[in-house]
Amino acid sequence: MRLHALLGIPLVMAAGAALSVASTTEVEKPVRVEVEILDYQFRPATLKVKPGTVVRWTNKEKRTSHSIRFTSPEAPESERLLPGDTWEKRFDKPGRHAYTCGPHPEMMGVIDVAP
Ligand SMILES: [Cu+2]
Repeated sequence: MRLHALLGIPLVMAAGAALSVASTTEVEKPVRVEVEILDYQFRPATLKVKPGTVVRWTNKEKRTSHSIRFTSPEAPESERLLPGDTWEKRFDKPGRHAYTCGPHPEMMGVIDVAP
């Protein structure tokens, strides 16, 4: 009896581990998509993503700082990104989200959110 009980423990633990692995794979993690900022350009300039995607901008310049400024009033401008800095924004609403860079309005990008 005692041996049986002892043997039962690892089995339960193994079952629990298998369950937790299965549940982690089922949880919908936000997809992250990268946009690089280099040579005064957003790369890629146009990005198509599904709702719920997190977009991360990384400033890859050597000395120039940039920002991400959306043209829609409900999305404010990011803080200024120094070289190496990153900034993230999650997109839940489908639509075309156009943006520029605060100090360099000639830089243009679009996040196209569609299911
Ligand atoms: Cu800029």
